[in-house]
Amino acid sequence: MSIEPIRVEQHEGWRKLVLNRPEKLNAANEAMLNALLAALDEAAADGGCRALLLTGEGRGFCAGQELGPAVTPGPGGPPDLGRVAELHHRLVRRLRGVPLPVVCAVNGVAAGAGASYALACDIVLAGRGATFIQAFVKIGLVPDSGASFFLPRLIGEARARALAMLGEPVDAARAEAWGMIWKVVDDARLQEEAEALTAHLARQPTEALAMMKRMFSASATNGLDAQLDLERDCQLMAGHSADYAEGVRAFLEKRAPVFRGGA
Ligand code: T3D
Repeated sequence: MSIEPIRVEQHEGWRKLVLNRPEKLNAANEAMLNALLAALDEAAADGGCRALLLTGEGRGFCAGQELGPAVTPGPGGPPDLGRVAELHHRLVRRLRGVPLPVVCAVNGVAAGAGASYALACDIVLAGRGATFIQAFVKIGLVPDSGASFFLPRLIGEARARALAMLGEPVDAARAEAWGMIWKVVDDARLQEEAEALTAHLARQPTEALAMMKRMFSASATNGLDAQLDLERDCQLMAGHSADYAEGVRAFLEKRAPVFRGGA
């Protein structure tokens, strides 16, 4: 009997995607990556799904690329790592591009590409026992899946370079102190807190959150003028949304807004 490489849990307004290869600390192979990509597409196509939570089964979050036949040099020469990297990169692009907020609950070690998946999400919680490892150097590879993009922007270049070159683990408390993640949470409460946060996001103005994702991605390369133009354009669109009308109405009526997320 084969076990699905990911598990999708359906909740009211949101979905939980669980990496499900615990015996290998959820190391990613082609089947897992394709399943995740499909799950993200399905969530994006479902107007009733307004937020996502990504986490791992067992004691690890994700140990990066599965070190197995697909990436092992053989007598015929080196494997095509460019092709392997492209698949990881499709996932990173999709996590960034999916028009829904993505919470990540890092429930244990996040190594190599696994750390990058977490950093590609919008809000990252980590259990106190979780660690982030730029494991690439330990096997003679370079950071990929966005690690060399996310890390210097989140924690500064000095720390990013040292982590990449040394491969030293960063525990969750330090990751929070450095601004690599949003928050460290007690391990026993991680899933509960992450689920509550995701459910909260699922009740927010979904179209505005999707535009925020676009804006923050664009800010990595935009100058101030271009970013101000983008903010204006997005504000114009947000201003036409039913959620904006509801937000202002609720304020004036002194009650909590009920956002419907354009559904
Ligand atoms: O082209 C490309 O883009 C190439 C891809 C690059 C992206 C990458 O992610 S490169 C980095 C790949 N990942 C690694 O190098 C990490 C390898 N794993 C480790 O260093 C350690 O497992 C950890 C530090 C993550 C955790 O250590 P520990 O002591 O807590 O656990 P463990 O005993 O090492 O692992 C538990 C099991 O998971 C073990 O299996 P076993 O012996 O019980 O049957 C181990 O072999 C397996 N496992 C862990 N990581 C991987 C893995 N199996 C396959 N691939 C893995 N990446």
